[in-house]
Amino acid sequence: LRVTTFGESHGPAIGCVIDGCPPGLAISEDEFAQDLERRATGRSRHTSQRHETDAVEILSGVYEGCTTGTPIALLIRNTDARSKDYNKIAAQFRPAHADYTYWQKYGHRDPRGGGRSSARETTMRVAAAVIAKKWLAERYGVTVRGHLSQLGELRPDEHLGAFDWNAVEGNPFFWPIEAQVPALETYMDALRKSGDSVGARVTVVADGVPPGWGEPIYGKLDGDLAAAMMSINAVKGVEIGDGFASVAQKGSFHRDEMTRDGFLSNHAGGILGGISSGQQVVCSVAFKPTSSLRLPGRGLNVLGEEVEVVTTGRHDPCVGIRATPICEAMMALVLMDQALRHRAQCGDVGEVSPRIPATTDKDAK
Ligand code: EPS
Repeated sequence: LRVTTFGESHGPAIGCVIDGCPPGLAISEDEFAQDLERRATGRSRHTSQRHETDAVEILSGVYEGCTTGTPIALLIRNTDARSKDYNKIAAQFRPAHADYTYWQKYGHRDPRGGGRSSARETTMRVAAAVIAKKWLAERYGVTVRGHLSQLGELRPDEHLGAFDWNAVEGNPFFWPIEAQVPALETYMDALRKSGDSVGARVTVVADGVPPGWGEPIYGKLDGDLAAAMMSINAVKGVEIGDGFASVAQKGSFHRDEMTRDGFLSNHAGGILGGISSGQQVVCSVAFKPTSSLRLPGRGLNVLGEEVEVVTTGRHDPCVGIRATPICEAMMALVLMDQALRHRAQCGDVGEVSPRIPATTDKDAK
């Protein structure tokens, strides 16, 4: 499966091409709306107030409601781009923004709303993954879901309530403990007023992944997941399972012991040697604080002179708040790709050698 996106945040449209989807999957334009709405700006006062319609047009690869096996092209027209600050933005570099490295690389400025470095680009990843999520669910019963697992310094506090997947869709943060949501609202209100921004962490979990997906060395499932998550704008870190916490663990703790009823823990995040173990696949992703701040900072202009940079406009004080559907999307796209590759080499699930029955794990958080 190959996916690429095109378009700029303030260009006429954004889009993607999904190549390699098998034929015969039923898909309609309406099916994209729900996940696109979950990712969209303007869902709450805590995100950018840009209001895009995000209506998907299917341009190719689908005939009479089903995928044909040819490249699927999806298009969304931008409807709420505003450009009043272009002159100022084009002349300066925001500290910590990609506009500096884009300029060093390409030698020119495209000030159209951050262009490709804008969070707008992630819209098409989510759209592409609507197809992957549906294919994985129908073909293998695999589901992918995520939640915010840290907002700035705030972590889920189980003294306030139990972790609950059902709570995740009921608040604008994708937070799993409903009783803690008011504290997040207060935190974000203060942050927004201060003109600053903050980072966040998203955890994504795939259930139902059979053992055997992923390649042992080149094309490891964890390697592909890390690359996919890192390709999201503003991502600075990726962990599989216990990730960096493994550094301080003893082997006797980290190893996931096995019984006939399944693994007894999941520190590995469902991947051993680059190949899925049959447990939940668990990945968490670190988003940096966004660089477009109302607080003045020292930057350079295109002449190399030092300038004071202040960014106004419709920016996200925490882009991680909207990132749960984006991380789910990248997990689903990688899993679909690995499923197709596994099928090509080893046949379908259960076709190769007897396997130990799949395991049952406690829900990961
Ligand atoms: C973004 C800035 C804002 C956000 C945008 C990402 O857009 P604008 O420059 O038009 O004010 O609204 O996010 C989206 C439009 C989106 O769909 O995610 C940025 O600087 O990255």
